[in-house]
Amino acid sequence: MVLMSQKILKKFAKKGINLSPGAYKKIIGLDDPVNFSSNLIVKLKSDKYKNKDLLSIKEEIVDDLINSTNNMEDKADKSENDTSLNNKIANDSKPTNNPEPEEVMNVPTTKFKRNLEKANVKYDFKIIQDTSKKSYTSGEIDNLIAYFKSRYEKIHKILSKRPELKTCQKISEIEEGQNSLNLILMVKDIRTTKNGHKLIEFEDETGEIPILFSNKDEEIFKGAERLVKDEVVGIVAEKNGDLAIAKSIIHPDIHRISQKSMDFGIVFLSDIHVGSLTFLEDSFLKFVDWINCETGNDEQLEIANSIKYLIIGGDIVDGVGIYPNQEKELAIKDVTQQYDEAARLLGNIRSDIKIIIAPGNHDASRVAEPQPAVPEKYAKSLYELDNVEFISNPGVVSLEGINVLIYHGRSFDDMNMSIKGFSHDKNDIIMEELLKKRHLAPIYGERTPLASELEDYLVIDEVPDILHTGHVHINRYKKYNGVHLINSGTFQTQTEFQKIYNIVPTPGEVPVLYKGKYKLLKFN
Ligand code: D5M
Ligand code: FE
Ligand code: ZN
Repeated sequence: MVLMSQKILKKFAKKGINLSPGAYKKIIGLDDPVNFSSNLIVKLKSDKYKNKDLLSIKEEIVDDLINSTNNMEDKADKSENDTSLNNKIANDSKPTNNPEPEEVMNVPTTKFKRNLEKANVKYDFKIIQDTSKKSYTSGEIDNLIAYFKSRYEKIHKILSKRPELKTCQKISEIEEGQNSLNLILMVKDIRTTKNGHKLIEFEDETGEIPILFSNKDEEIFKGAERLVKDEVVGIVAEKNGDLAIAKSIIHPDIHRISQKSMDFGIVFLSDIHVGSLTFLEDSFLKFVDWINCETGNDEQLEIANSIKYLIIGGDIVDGVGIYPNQEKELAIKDVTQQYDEAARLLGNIRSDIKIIIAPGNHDASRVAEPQPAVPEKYAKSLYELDNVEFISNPGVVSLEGINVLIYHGRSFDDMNMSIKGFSHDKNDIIMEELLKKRHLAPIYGERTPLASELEDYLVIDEVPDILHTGHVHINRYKKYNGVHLINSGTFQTQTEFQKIYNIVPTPGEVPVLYKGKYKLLKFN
């Protein structure tokens, strides 16, 4: 009982809510006080209550929820939020009363095996960058200007430290008759001339300038083929009359980083797609048995035993309404129930492994990047797990001093379209290119919806120790200047969409960093 009351009080305290003694007594006297508390917290956070109401929750509010839950059970037409609340209470306390047989099938029947107790492990875990709270956009044109200005200035700051660009000018400062140009520019437009050269229109905040990248200069031409719209680069050029001819391209790039020692393991997952008919539950259960140290050879068990963190880089669930006719490919058609199922699966993982979850384009977050963390409103059962942390996409965490930049990878679709020779298959090369460009989604306004924030959070300000991506469902690994580039693959077999695009996934393959070394474990 003491443990139970502590658990309940902590639940409320974590969300900045205080209970009055009357409200507390009422809750603790209920049949299932923990579940009721979760429902109450969701209700308080998403309903009519203001912050000042949360300072001391009165008995009447508790009564309100009990009454409204009872009333709701009788009502046929329910709002989205009330439905999930009602379902949860109906499913947990009165499973036989659920009026929708189809939904009953999808409701998990087993509770978490392991994730019941708090682990007695010390973590040095920090969230370094989370845009969930900071992210703001009104969608106005002023924002778009501020957004591009922020991008330009952030990358300008990195580039201006480069010796080749120490003397850089603004476009408006170029004097007549000046021969050598040294500029930091944003790509505005890329064209191929009738002779096959690249003519690129650049801009800064003072003006615009076209620069020619000749196909007679193999190196510069190859460099131009890798430039994409809206990226910021340094350009050294020669000017003869009106025509500027590029001599070199300077990317902001990253310096080589030193290797930090690592005596623990990290597992990288993404694109689990729980709820899809093509989700490989059997493979996932094998993975869970391994991470729980229940299966594997000596080396595999040693690795499992070392695991302290598990990162999920988006597409935890398949979601609902993500693409036309998706419902035909869904085993669970309600997003809350998909997260319930994800919580059931993840809840079976040892509680001494910290699980970090960022959203992807299939999750119930806003689609524009940066995406705020998966909201509690839909993923309440995941939020109930003690060992789960939520973060935005992109987001940066520090795990025992190892910095991990997590990005789902939606921009890979645009990079593949824009750069010759790039494909989903070669996503390690794309990750390297993004680090060189110091931006996670350089191309604006194509397939990757970007929110025009006042600050561009997709600029890679700090060089991470690990870049973790997903989205393409193809596992890849590369080390670039000391940074581990990891794409974590998937737990979904090839979808109809992927068949059309000839994308061959690598399901059930799980990358691990163990003592600083990359390992790939297969559960298929
Ligand atoms: O993405 C699953 C796979 O499908 C991944 O390999 C990328 C590819 N994909 C998804 N959307 C697009 C678009 N719009 N163009 C090209 N390729 C795409 P998932 O996010 O899991 O649906
Ligand atoms: Fe995916
Ligand atoms: Zn995705």
